[in-house]
Amino acid sequence: MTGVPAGAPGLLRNYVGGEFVDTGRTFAKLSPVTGEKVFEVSEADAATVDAAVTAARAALRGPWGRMSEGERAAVLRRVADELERRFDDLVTAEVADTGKSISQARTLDIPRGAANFRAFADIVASAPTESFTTTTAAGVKALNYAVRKPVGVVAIIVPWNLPLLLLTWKLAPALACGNTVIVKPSEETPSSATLLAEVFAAAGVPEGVFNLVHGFGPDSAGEFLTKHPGVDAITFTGESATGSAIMRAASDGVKAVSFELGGKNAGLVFADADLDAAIAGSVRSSFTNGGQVCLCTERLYVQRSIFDEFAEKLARKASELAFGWPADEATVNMPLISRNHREKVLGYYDLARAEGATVLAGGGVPVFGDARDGGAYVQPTVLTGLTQQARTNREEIFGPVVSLLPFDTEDEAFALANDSDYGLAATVWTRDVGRAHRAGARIDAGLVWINTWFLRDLRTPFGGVKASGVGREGGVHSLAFYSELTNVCVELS
Ligand code: NAD
Ligand code: 6OD
Repeated sequence: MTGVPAGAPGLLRNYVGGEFVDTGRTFAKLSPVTGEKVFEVSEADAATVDAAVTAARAALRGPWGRMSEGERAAVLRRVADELERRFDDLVTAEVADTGKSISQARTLDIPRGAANFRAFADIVASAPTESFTTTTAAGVKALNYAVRKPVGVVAIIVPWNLPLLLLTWKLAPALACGNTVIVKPSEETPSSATLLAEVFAAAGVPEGVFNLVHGFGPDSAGEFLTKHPGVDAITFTGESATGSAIMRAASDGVKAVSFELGGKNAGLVFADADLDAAIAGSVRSSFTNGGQVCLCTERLYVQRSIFDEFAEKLARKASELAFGWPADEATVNMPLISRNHREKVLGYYDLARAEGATVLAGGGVPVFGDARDGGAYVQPTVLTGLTQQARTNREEIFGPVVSLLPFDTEDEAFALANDSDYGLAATVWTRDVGRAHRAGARIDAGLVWINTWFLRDLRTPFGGVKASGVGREGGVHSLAFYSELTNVCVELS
């Protein structure tokens, strides 16, 4: 039981205009669990990206572009059905690429893929349209109404942490609005996106509507795509620094961008909270998916009167989280995505010590005595004793690590949470209803959770402030990004 699928396909290919395409140049995808090669992946060159853009442009003029919103919604539901039919294959692919536990892939990653298609089918089919009747000063009457149209060819560039979930969260609304797409998954997670090409073909989606290019960022498929003049809009999830690079590339064609970027999310635990719920919730919010969720809590501010008890209990829970093979149902911890990423995270473990941290749990690499020692595992880590200004408390680490700091007053807690270059999400643990609402009003973040974490309704706005993003997606906010509105003004008199 290694989590690596038996009989995995040898070569993952690009998908352009309804055909799988091998460019002849490949890169290796390594298992984060063992370090062994899992797949060869065909890297798209500039010509392949160009062919994908051409296919996407042509498909806009084909049957896809002429469908009504209701007809497109029906196609999206067929995609969801087909995705559910390929459920086990997608679970296997996601586990092979990321090393995440099979139970998480089964309960979160893959079901959410199907849910994204169903939700945006409903959202687009029921989207309100605007209309106004107008009377000018001269008494002329007119009817104004807005017609929703696709933006055109949309590039979707996504990271490796929740590959299918984050891809479909953008893909479903982009298609619901009638766009055609070129998807670039992370070089670390090429598999589920490749299976998605088969899903689209089986669901009868016209060729050229969904195109897929594999590769890296700079001087590879990512950059070729963002600089391509035939791309009308770019939707991106990933690091803030990559967002800056993409924004520069997008400025040339004045392309629309939507960015979901990094975070350094705060958790606030007040003394009036249900302590057991706050501890269990903070374990989830800091260590889910190996801490590799943009919404994970890396800074945890705890009211001083309960600080020691909370820290001791959280550290105990963190060190009890089960390491196992991905295929074991009980496994919680997963490896980091790669040895490279592990070097970065271990660098922060060292930095934290150098900055004066006390390591209450973890702080190193687990030893298994089996093939997992070739993988990219680290221990879930709980730190105390760092200052607010420590780099460990300011820079995104994106691993299973949380730093605890004490506070005294509500004002101080909100100020500490806001003292960050990032502003994606915050989680507040309190029984005081007034405080809960004040937190929502005063914390500078795109999302504020009260007594919960990562509870997501797909109709709600999602995105970050400051370096955590540009724009909002979710519900009608996705429709706003993935469509253009033409106002039609008809004189009535
Ligand atoms: P990354 O920015 O390194 O890569 C993301 C994607 O961009 C990959 O497909 C990559 O190949 C591509 N890319 C890289 N450089 C590029 C360039 N110059 N031009 C075009 N494409 C380029 O991010 P990652 O390491 O894959 O993911 C982790 C990061 O993603 C973390 O910072 C995390 O916070 C962030 N993230 C944010 C959200 C959110 O919703 N805000 C969600 C998930 C992850
Ligand atoms: O739940 C979502 O829709 C979403 N975009 C989650 C992002 C998680 C980041 O790692």
